[in-house]
Amino acid sequence: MSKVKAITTDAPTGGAVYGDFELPDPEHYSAKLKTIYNGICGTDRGMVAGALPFAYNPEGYKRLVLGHEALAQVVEIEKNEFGIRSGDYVVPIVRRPGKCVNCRIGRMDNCTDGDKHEAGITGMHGFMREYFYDTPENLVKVQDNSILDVAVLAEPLKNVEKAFEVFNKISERSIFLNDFGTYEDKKAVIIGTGSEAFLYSFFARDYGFDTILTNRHPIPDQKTVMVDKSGVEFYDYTKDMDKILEGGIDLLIDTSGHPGTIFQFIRKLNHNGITILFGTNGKAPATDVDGADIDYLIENNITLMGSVDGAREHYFKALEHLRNWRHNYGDIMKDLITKKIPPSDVEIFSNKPGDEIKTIIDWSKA
Ligand code: DN4
Ligand code: BGC
Ligand code: ZN
Ligand code: ZN
Repeated sequence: MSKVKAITTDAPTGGAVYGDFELPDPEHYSAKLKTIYNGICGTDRGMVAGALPFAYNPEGYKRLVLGHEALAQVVEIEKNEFGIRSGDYVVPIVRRPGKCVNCRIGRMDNCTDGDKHEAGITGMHGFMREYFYDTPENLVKVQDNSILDVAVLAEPLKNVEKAFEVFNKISERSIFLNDFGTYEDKKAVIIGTGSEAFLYSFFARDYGFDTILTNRHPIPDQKTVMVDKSGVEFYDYTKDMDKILEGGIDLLIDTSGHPGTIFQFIRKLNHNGITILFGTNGKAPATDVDGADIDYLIENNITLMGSVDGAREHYFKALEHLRNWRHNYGDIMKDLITKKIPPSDVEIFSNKPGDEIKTIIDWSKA
């Protein structure tokens, strides 16, 4: 057994503790990795708050090492077909396969029976620890070291890559484009202003959508600057709902997990509109849905799609997007990372900074 500095929780009850955690030494390992950064996301906070009932500790453990968003450096690695060598920087994959057909083809994101595991979430220790062991097929190499400062965003972005892939398939059922075959004048509304919401907004804007971010309160100056520089708009829906709903909505993306809010917008989707449900909040209150709402969904061919996780190919696409955005938008990419903290700062899980887009744990500060 070895003691490793780690941030742990008791899933699904919650809490977060930083300190020495005992883990068995592997008899054999193919890669040893040093953690550089971990991202903190809504899922981590939901777990620490005890609001995600699907989270659970690894078998035989009373606690779970948190962390599914990471950038790590390879300390040692055996020869492998992925061209990963010692010294390389990698992003580890969150989901690990069960035995179902989708897991067997590397699409654990579409696991058929729920028997997969997720690092730092469901039954597998995560990456919020000073070092960890893994296998090369679960590591995605960062090919361009000029994006190392933002590469930790590849994990949250891979979810967006997958969600848009599903959107592409669904939108093919009718002509979703305008008369000129583009997305211009089509409207995408994104509920929430956290890191996933910003990544969705970059994506929707790249498609050509008129892209609006919205929340139930104003956003701090730092986020306003980000919104302005990236060519999207923000409205507080408690004050400016009319502006958001003008002309209806073609693509609605929710990152809040708040049914009462989501349904206020769903009722304004245009014909053939699509909603991507992405935010999870097991503690959000119920909302009324009546027969007229169901009629509205049916008569307008509205799709409600849930989307979770992403596959290895989406990590690659995410790293490529980060590279392109860095090229196109320069430093605003870096501004998505609003704070770097030492791993001992575990209050961050329960006290989200008001101006946070993405907070990063920096292991060099341990
Ligand atoms: P986050 O930063 O907590 O984002 C949630 C956003 O929703 C925040 O900006 C909240 O605002 C906002 N929000 C909460 N309630 C409302 C409401 N009633 N109306 C409008 N906005 C509201 O988390 P994240 O960006 O890291 O992740 C977003 C969500 O996606 C989380 O629920 C994650 O669990 C989930 N997630 C799913 C997947 C997947 O399906 C992957 C990653 C994350 P405020 O906090 O500023 O007030 O694969
Ligand atoms: C992760 C996904 C994971 C999901 C579980 C997200 O934060 O990015 O990989 O499957 O949480 O809800
Ligand atoms: Zn996450
Ligand atoms: Zn499976």
